[in-house]
Amino acid sequence: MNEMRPIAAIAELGRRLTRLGARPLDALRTDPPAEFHGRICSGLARRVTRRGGQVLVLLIAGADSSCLIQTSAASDQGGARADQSPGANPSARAKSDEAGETRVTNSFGAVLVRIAPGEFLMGSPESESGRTHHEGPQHRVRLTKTYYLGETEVTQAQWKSVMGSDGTPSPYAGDDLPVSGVTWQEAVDFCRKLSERPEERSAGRVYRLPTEAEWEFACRAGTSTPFSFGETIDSDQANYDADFIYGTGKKGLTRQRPCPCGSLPANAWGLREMHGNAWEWCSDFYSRDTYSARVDSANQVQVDPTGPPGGMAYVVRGGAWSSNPAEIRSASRTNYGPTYRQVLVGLRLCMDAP
Ligand SMILES: [Ca+2]
Repeated sequence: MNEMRPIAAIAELGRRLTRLGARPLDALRTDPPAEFHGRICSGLARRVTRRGGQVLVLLIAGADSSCLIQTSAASDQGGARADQSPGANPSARAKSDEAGETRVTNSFGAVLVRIAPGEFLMGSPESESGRTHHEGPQHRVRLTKTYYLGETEVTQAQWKSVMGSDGTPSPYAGDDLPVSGVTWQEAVDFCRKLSERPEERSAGRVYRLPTEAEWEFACRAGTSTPFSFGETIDSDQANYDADFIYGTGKKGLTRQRPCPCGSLPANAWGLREMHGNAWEWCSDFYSRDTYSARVDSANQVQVDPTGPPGGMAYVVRGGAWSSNPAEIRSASRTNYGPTYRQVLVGLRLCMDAP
């Protein structure tokens, strides 16, 4: 696994920003004008943008993919360099924890990652290789509520635990493999049954499928590149048909089957296998005109969009183990009817903040 390793230069940058009055992630991401530009390379992401004299910096470091976003109200003090190791800024971490647990482990051991409110550019630019028409036009989306998303896809063991004798229809058996071959309705039923468990009810945890916007926001994890890992992707980062190359990428290992959930590197926000392994059901009805309708009707920031009011199919996202790399891009989308049992499609839990 590619672990993120602290780099001393980023830590020093973090300390200097703190001395300038930097604020942690939550304060920043509830303030919509934030825009991030940059790229991820070698397991380290650092993103800096300037807006009206404000310097916004995203620092990501640490083997657990912990991340810290800080902003300085002062002007850039001139190329500070340095690294932020996990926990190296206790004040920022403490403020984040005040707003809710950053990771929640539920009654069957599934880990869900806290996703703070924020704003992003949804869809892909016309220049993006492999892009299809229904990924545009790009439009700004603002998510105003904190939610939690599964660190991984739902495993077969978790599915069996909740659905009981229904077993798993997955074509490849393995407790730690993603459940797949489940219909949209079964995925919704899984969320409902899990929410009804006494231990989940008492904890106030109500599960559902993510909206398409919630899924893409979390998949991008602050990036605007085709993949959360950058301009291309390889088989060390995702499970897909790596006989195909995206951009300047390279051929790699084509596994031809799902890999264990959580076995591949996390994106900047701690989520794994968003790209590839198994497609993931979303709650939205699908329309190829979803995005153009948003722009035509308002041409303004879309707040907590939930998709068309009706339709014949539902959105699935992220691609699967047999997908070519273009299909596992952050903006890639396809759809299936609610009763269709596609062996490549599973799900990832979403939960509103308790
Ligand atoms: Ca996936």
